[in-house]
Amino acid sequence: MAETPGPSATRGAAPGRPGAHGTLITVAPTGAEHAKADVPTLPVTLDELVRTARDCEHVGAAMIHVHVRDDQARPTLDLGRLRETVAALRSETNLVVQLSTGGAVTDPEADRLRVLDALPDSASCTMGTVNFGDDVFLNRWEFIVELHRRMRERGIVPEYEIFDLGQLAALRRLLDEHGLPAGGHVHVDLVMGVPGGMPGDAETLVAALRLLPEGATFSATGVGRATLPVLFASLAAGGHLRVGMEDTLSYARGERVRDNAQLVARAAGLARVAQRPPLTPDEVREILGVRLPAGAPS
Ligand code: KMH
Ligand code: ZN
Repeated sequence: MAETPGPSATRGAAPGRPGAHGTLITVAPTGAEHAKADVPTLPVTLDELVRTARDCEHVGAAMIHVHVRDDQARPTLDLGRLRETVAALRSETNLVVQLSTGGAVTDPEADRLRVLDALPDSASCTMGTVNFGDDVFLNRWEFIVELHRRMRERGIVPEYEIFDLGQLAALRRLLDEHGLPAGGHVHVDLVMGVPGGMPGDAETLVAALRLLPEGATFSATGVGRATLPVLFASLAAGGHLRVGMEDTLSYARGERVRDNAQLVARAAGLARVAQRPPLTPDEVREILGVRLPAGAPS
């Protein structure tokens, strides 16, 4: 009897598609939403962030999605701090360093664009406006185009953050009108389960896959209680994973996350069970087309 095609025949990990043999694990250790006072284990200082990054690399992370905090542990997009953070993560780890251009919901567009002047390997680029709990995460079309344009100019590889299905149509429009990103490869992160965005379940993840641009790879992130359903659905569909305390503070029912490495280690273990073990940072650079941006100190 002929075997039915397995996950490697789905979009996002079709046979021969880059990365299909392994799993990119991104850690998002901090975010902009949780207060240090409420979550004392949240990494907010540069030392805490570097230590977290090393621990997470050790257990299987290949990329880090970074939000930085100021001396009072409040979210900041201070350029000096961002540059210092990129330099420290480059010298202390081999991780692909991705800066958030999403920042906090209160951050102005000009500050979010300036993040790119820190010349990270990669940066997030959210593909549309979404209700974000009781707030609005604003991403106007012209702003998205400007982010995409500046990343192309600087050689920074975007990760397109998708909070709702219509944002995948916006991504197709962006690529049609403004060309492929730096690196020549399209990589998407489905951020699922944000109150106001798409739900974090297997049916929605499968619906998203039909809308992905041809040849694109995808990661998926389940926020809060969507963490595990999205993780399993993404692995089953041949996708990659983002985990971390930005997205969830609960490890299991009634059990708080100990630290980011605990979440990465669990994702890495499940990726091995799925026969798609964690990809190394260098494998991920190859897949996503990441090179050191022009002008970045090595
Ligand atoms: N903090 C959220 C408002 C990103 O990093 O690009 C946006 C966010 C997305 O976290
Ligand atoms: Zn983020």
